[in-house]
Amino acid sequence: MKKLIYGLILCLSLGSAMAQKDSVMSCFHFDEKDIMHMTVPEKKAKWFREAKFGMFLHWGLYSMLEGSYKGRTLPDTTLIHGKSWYAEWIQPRLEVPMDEYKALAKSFNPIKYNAEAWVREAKNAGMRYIVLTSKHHDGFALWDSKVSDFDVMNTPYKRDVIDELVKACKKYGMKYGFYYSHWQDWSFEGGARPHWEPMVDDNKFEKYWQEKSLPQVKELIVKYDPDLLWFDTWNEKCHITERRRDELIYLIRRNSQKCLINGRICFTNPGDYIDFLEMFDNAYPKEIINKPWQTPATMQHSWGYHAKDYNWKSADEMLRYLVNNTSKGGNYLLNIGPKADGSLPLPAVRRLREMGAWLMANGEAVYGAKPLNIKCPEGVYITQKTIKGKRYAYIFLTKAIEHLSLKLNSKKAVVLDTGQPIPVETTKLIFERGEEYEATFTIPADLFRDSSIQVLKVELQ
Ligand code: JFZ
Repeated sequence: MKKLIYGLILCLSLGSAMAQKDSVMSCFHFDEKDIMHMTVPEKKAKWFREAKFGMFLHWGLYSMLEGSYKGRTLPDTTLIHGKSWYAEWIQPRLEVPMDEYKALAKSFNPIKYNAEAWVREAKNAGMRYIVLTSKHHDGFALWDSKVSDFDVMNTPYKRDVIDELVKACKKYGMKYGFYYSHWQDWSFEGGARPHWEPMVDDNKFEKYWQEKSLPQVKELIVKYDPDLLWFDTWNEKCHITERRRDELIYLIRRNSQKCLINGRICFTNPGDYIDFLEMFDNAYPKEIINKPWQTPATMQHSWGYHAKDYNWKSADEMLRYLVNNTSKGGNYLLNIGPKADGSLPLPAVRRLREMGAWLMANGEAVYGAKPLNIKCPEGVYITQKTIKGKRYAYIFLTKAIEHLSLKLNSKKAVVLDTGQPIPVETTKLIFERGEEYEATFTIPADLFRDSSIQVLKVELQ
């Protein structure tokens, strides 16, 4: 329920857009041409709508601690802020002294890091874009940053991790973007502190904003030309005012024609100039949303690598989230927490490959497919597509069902994976207000011998 209300707030604040334009103009003196470019034009943003499935990567110094520190493991309820699985939050939650945490950089040496291997894994999984944490709340930059010494060049590894990933993405035709913690920065004076601490003085925050946050974002855009930037805020008590939000957006628009911006740039007030909405973590809407959107999601509880987080979701469960989102017009950004040595955890890789195998056979029903606004029973999802002038519906069955009736007009249905014909009968219902069709599919029980999701490809009349 809470999630729903937040979703609503999000949509409402998008609506108040026009009112904000004036204040933005007076702040930055945009001219007409600038305003026209305040969101990425539809044509350049189309890839995101069609992509459906992306890889999120949380990787940084925290990966070295693997969710544990000095005999304690997250979540640890004996510490006042220890109650969280999020391994990337280990520094404040398990009370690691900042100096000690920063010193981890002296031994960060991911000798197994192979950017091309990561990209190939994403590609085989059926993912169409990658989002890597360029700097998380701890403030550590994974690229060669001229703005801050707290970066990968001051580690024994001394290699620009992001540059290598970008090159690999370009080689394999993978879209790429970066998570950048623009608000929280625990290692830089003036950067926002964990939300349970008092807010830092706004003048100090402004200094951080001008001296680190904005310059690093600019660096990321100018150096690596990302397809999207992923910002992160989540509560009201936040230094990201409308002015700062728009200042950051303007900086990005001035330097890139294509870079998409997510709604969490200012969660409670994203305004009119963002390109897509970001749901709550692991939140899957039940209604169609027209603005482009995605759900960031975990395979376990934690985002960063946590060696003792055994809460793995199954590939089937994750595919259900993917098809739910596809049927509601959104994307699924699924996270991996690579190990500190640069390798990907095996349980994650196995799940990626299982999902990739399913998508190899059923991707037609997912990529570029649009929502179809008809009522479906629990566990059934639907999308649509036009191929060579013919309209098709794709029905995702996530559990056994003998007879399925939907408000469709169809004479022909097959199992997408195998081509097996599925009996369908359409009846015409006549009402005062007009006529309606109802198609009833008879689904063989043995279709569910393997538990994965079955897709029916349905020709529409
Ligand atoms: C944030 C980060 O703090 C976290 O480490 C991770 O990067 C995740 C993707 O984003 O966590 C959040 C952000 C927002 C909410 C919850 C966790 N929220 O709005 O409920």
